[in-house]
Amino acid sequence: MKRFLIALALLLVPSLAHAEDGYELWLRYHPMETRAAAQYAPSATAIVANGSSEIVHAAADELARGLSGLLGKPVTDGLVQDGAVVLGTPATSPLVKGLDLSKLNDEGYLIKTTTADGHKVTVIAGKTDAGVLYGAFAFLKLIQTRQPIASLDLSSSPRLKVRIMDHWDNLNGTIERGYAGFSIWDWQKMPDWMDPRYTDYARAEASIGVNGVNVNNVGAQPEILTATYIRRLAALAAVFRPYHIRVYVSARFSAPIEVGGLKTADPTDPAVRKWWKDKADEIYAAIPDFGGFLVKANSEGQPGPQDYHRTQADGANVMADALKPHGGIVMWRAFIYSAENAQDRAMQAYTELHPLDGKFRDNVIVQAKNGPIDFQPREPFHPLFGAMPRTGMFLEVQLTKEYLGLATSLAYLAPLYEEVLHADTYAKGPGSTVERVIDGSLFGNTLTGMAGVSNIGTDRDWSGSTFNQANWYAFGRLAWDPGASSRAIAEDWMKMTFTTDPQFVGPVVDMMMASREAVVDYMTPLGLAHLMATGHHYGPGPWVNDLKRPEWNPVYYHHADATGIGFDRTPSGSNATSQYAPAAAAEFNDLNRIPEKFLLWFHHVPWTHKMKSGRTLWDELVIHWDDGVAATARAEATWAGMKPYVDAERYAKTAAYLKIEHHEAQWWRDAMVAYFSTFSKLPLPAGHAPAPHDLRYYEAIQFKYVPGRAISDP
Ligand code: BDP
Repeated sequence: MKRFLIALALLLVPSLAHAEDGYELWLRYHPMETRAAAQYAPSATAIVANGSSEIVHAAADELARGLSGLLGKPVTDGLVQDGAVVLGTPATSPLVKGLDLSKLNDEGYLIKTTTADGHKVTVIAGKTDAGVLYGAFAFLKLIQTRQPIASLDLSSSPRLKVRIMDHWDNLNGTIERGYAGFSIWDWQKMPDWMDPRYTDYARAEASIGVNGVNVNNVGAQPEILTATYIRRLAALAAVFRPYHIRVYVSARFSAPIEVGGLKTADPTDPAVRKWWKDKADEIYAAIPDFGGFLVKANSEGQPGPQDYHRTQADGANVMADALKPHGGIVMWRAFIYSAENAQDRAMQAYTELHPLDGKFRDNVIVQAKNGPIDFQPREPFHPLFGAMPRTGMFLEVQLTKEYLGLATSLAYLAPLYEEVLHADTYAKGPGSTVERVIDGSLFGNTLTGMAGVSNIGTDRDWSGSTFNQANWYAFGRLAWDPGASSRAIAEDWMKMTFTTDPQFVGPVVDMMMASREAVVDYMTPLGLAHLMATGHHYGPGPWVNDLKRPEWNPVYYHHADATGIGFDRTPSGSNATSQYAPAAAAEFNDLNRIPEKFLLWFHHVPWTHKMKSGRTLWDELVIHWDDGVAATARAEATWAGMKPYVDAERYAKTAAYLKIEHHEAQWWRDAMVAYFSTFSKLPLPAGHAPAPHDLRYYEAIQFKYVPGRAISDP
């Protein structure tokens, strides 16, 4: 009955059609063209759901919603008949029991055309209900992307165990580095009012295979661990459970003091150990499938084991021991650096954690960002990948664009994620990619995963723009299959989100694929990094040199002077390259072999350094800055040609955002040219205009109020 009502409601919806505000994300089940619908309809006549679990119900509801919407006629529960879609596991369906599921892992699915009682049916099968749920979304995706479904035999299993969305949401509703409104968690009204949006959120996460949600900021407020919030977390967990999603929280290391009333948070103190154990017991009594803790320790003002002269492993293990009996895990962040440490910031996490390999409990993983500094438009891979063979490691990527233009730039980030996943650590010889570190195949780790720092907020379109949704989508797909291609993912997303028309998909996917490189070009080409304005990181600030600690200043990162530019991280400089495997280090150290995209990350070179193109470094820099601007202009032009294929709302918003990005790219380029010219003292290459204003003009552009303030901001 419920399914029938969903289907009916869906069919009535188009008549009430509201503006395309992006709320539906890629789960946009609008009626397809009549001819296509006629082709698909015979293979989707009814839903036969075996099993009574809430996960199977969620899967069947989604199919009813999706198929009814796409086909433009109610598709609801029915008996086995021609064209039925049968859901089940070996335990719930004799039909599934007869299938070969040996290739699947526990969350994988098989979608197969077969016969049942003489009828041609499609079976969506999993070893567990979770597989069935993922299979249901995969089946809908086939139709949304207009793949044939009449004769199917396909299977897929996630390669990583924990695929988790990390929200940097504060308990007061603000979001650190959030550019899409406020937190969607309305703690104040929970648990009595559970916003239906939580369910839509869970549907979206499940559709891309995300199976964990860490609800609060890594700069954690300790109150999340109090009974008041545990009650609310339990209610949220109940909404997520039918979607096979576990709840996790960021735990503040000093919580035993702040909310526990203890005098210390020293991990070796028996009272502290007991406190964490009791806390874990309390949480699991309310949330039996609670996932575990994410911890940011000894970084940017956060407390941690160093405060008690203990190691990061001592700190992680006390929490791990508390969670272990319940099956929970600790995700210990590698983002550790200190304002008091004079070592190259890019080296500090490795220095701190590498000696601890093998000292962490087996339910602890170390979670490292893609690069050693901080979510820059481009960084080389983090040296800890490949260097911790006896420790499980998660890769953390940022979906929200803190350093890449906040909400408005188009930057499609999957190529960035793909670049790091495919980077070769050489830890066990060639082919030791980051992908193989995190999927466990390189060192045999079994606790595998990937985390994405959310770009989700209360904006109607969830992520601040339609194209930002693609970063959310791509994260899930890459966490499921870290070997997936960013272009193929963009194509799927595009077809589900906009239209399958090749006249649209072709040019717009090309535009997406070029968009992150455009940001690299107009902001920080050739290995430059961290030249953004202070605190909020919005706009250029390469000149900033007056902040208290050296590594807070962009000048620390570019080292420009009369002789040249770049951070010498070779043995003649900070020797950060020594933290990489010898083969990788040799490549980075060698001016002739280093990929130019990383040149200034590792080397300080003269302005006249000869590049592969034959040009000087200075000319090459200017050309990159201008190329970046040109790419944003091209994107604007591409989009202008797409008007016939897009609804007016999403067309207009995207067009406006592209214009903003073009403008900001020009601002970046001009500011960089104006500033770095003062060191290079070289003319611009022919055909490249000087900055229209002098340096003081750009330095004077100051934004005091930018969304997404960090709790550690001054
Ligand atoms: C930096 C952000 C800061 C975060 C920090 C982190 O600027 O807001 O708290 O990363 O990852 O990128 O902990």
